[in-house]
Amino acid sequence: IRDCMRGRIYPKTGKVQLGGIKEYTEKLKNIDRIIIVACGTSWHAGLVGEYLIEEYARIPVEVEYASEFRYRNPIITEKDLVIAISQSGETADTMAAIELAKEKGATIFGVCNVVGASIPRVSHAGVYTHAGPEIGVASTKAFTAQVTALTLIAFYAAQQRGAITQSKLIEYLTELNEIPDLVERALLCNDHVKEIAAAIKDTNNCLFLGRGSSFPVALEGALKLKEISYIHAEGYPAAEMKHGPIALIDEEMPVVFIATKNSSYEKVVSNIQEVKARKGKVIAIVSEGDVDVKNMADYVIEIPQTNEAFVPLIATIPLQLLAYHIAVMRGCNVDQPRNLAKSVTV
Ligand code: F1P
Repeated sequence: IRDCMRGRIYPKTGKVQLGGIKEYTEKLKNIDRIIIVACGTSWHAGLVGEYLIEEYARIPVEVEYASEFRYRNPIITEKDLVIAISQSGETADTMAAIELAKEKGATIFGVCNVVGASIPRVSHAGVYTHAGPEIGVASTKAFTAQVTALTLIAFYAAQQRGAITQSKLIEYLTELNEIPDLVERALLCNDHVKEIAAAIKDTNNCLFLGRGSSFPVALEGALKLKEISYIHAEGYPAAEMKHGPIALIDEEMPVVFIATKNSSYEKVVSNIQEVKARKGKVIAIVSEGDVDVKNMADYVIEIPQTNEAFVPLIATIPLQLLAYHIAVMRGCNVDQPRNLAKSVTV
């Protein structure tokens, strides 16, 4: 996160500098819509991007699986900006989605980790995430770096389009600047997460629920568990639970909630009560010092409190650790999960 932000945000003056997209500032000011295309974890980062860009820059955003988008006949115009997100920069579906959008006249920004990879080469402009090489197949630090890059794009667009006041921007950038320290504090939950992992490692299923900016975090928590522990896991918006997944809940079902003290806290608390009433096992990611959820949940993991927009950067960490410890306890190879490739180039 520090490397992604370095030299790009100036909290004291309220300035966001994104050299990679500077030449397209006029374009950014005039676009009608942003379409984000990506696959896997990068798609989840895209969903956080949607939340951030709509919230701060007030530009309508659509988030598309590149693997679907490329085979549709989507409506794209020169007034669209396509943001393609990819850790490797080589994902074939994302490349194909870019080619399609380019043919229709859209401007392409790449958000990529690998300098000089194919996706940055075919993009008009972009932001490198500088997360360093991902050692394992499953994306982890790339996710946090992608979300950071999208946060910077959201604030840059907001500033350029006059959608945010300078004092608000200074406030947000000051908070964003503190995120690397909060992430370090969040990592201290490791031993506690390991104990929780030991308690639930034999489950066959797991549900992850969150609202607002934490909904993509729920999806990402579920994907990490699937990818490296081979446990069937589903992520849902917590409000969707009553429309189906609630039927799955019994004493065998661990349900992981992202229940930090943000705008949807009260609603998430009532979702936790619904799960407890059906004897589900609740694991809740909460803000430090929360007592209400602590009294309800079977396990809580405390993380530092932050602005709702930045929660994904912190709340994802215990979920990555949970998937990691469960995978190790089940004897899985966390770096080389079966059937998965680092970059899917076909
Ligand atoms: C997309 C992705 C990763 C996943 C795995 C397969 O890659 O789905 O999110 O962890 O490595 O590919 P990328 O386009 O972000 O490189």
